[in-house]
Amino acid sequence: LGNAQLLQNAEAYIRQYGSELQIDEAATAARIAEAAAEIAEKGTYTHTYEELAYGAKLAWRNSNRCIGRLFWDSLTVQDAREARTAGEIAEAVFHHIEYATGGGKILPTITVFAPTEDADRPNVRIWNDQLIRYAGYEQRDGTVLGDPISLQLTRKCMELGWRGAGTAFDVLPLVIQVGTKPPEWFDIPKDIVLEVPLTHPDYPAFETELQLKWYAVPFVSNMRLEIGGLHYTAAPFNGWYMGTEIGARNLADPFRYNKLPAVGSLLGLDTSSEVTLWRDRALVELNVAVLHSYKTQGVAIVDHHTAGKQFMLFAEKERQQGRTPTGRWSWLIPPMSPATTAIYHNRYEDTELTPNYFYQQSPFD
Ligand code: HEM
Ligand code: NRG
Repeated sequence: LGNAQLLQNAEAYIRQYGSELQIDEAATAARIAEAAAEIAEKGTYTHTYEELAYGAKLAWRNSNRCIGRLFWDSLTVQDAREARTAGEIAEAVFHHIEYATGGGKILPTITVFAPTEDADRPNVRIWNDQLIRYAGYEQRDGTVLGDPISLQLTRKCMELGWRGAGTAFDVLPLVIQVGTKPPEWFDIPKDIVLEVPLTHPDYPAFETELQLKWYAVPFVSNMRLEIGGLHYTAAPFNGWYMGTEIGARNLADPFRYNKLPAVGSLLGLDTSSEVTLWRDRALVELNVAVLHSYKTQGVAIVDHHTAGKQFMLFAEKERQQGRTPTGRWSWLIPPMSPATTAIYHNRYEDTELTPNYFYQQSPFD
């Protein structure tokens, strides 16, 4: 895309920024002229910290698949645009992990690295899809040890020389690529990775027999943040978990940890026939265990009923501001008991606005 297109996108964003933050017309016009001059001279422009921070918040507000958007205006934005080497980038990422984890009092946070004008020629890429993820190893009998979602990245890490301990919960290293240089990997210091062993309030054997755990914080690190025509290809962000992400998907999906049969048998359910609804009963108890464990261990988490109410409040507040709340219904409804939430009984326009977080091509494969 040429300079004209970039300027058009820059101008549209600077106008939205100015109008939402009630900046006077003259200052906005001057800022557009300044961006235009920078684009004419260098083919790109530079966001002020305030433009960057508000853009990251708007991108969250515009994330149609996210149920957690009530808190969009409270995002903490760490500016790491000056980080150049893989080592400097890893340092900023470690700081993000520690700060945002908050010892369990999770703070929604994003760290933004250097942008590019051409999304296909990134300056910085983080290979991990989340900063903290468990490795997945294909075993001789064809089954997977650990998280099958990580099979590809785990293979790449091993090609780069990394070796895991060989448990079902090995935290993968951080893999960072700068420009066209080869990627570098960094072990994430153990003391900044908060994890939650799963216990069940009514079944002590749940903890001892199943020995399940999950990490405290989901840090999404593979999406491209687009603001005013600039592409931030490395901009890891986090909030806290909704319980069902772990209990109804990560640990339950047949192609992930596939734990419903083990939970069912622990509970002594009759798994010989579908009509006993043993899967549903196992699912509920697994999700009870997730919420109970995070709560009792002081790690922030939200249940899907509360999250559904918070989303309805977000949509209402958007309408009060004269905006139409956008959303993708199929993602907003939770993966268990969806019709018990009000979201299920409403419709949302799935319009993609910018700023936003977009999928981008995987840097490997
Ligand atoms: C998706 C909850 C914070 C951006 C989701 C999903 C849930 C969720 C349940 C669906 C995930 C899935 O089905 O895999 C929450 C909660 C938050 C939070 C409870 C607590 C504060 C954030 C923040 C951002 C964000 C801070 C960005 C700044 C997104 C995006 C998606 C998403 C871009 C779509 C991800 C994809 O397509 O894979 N969120 N979220 N969320 N959220 Fe949030
Ligand atoms: N389902 C994924 C995480 C996706 C994003 N979810 C959030 N985002 N809660 C999983 O690991 O289960 N967030 O920024 O809080």
